[in-house]
Amino acid sequence: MPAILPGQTDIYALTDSRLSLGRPLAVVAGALLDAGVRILQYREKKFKAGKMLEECRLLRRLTEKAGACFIVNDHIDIAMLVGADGVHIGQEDLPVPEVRRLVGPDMLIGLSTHSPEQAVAAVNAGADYIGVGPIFATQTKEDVVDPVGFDYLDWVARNIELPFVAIGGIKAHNIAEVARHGARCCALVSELVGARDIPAQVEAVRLAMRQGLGQ
Ligand code: 3NM
Repeated sequence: MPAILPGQTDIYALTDSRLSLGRPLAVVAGALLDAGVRILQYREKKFKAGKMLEECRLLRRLTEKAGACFIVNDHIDIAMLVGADGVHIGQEDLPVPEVRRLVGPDMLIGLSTHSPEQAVAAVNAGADYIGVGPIFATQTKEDVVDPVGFDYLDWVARNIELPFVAIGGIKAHNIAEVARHGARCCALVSELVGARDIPAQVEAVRLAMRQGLGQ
């Protein structure tokens, strides 16, 4: 298991080739990891399985070298084949107990949630951490639900023991507020992989998050 897990205080970066300004995955992931990102999720919606497997093998190597946690979005088979630390699934995917049967006791299972009912169900189903979002409007995810704002985040922070990760429209300029609402771990896509200067952006985001946490 990597030293850091989703839910612990950190930023959580997700890949997205459409937003990466044409840079190869190895360059983007390398920049994120060199800048100190320690939780990385591979998220590609439109690629063929063979390409995803190849890219996840690459990310597994890079994250292993960096001592970072590596999560694969949606594709349980690929997560298992590359020895990822975790798999992240959505409400429409296989039920968590069935995913657990496939991946075994050690692989982390993250589940996206958008309401208190879904959060409680995730806990009861045995998820290891939950995504909480979208906090703000986002164009990154297709068929995304309406922003849940801070109401749902506040509720999770008060009522749910499971580690949670805030996501959706989080940027350097608003992450401090998200942290002040109880999110110790924040996931970002466009703000990080879409930055021209990824190391500078990681630093700006981290600084703002620390301010929000009062550190
Ligand atoms: N999941 P950005 S929102 C992948 O609410 C994802 O579960 C969400 O992208 C959820 O940081 C989202 O560019 C996209 O807004 C987040």
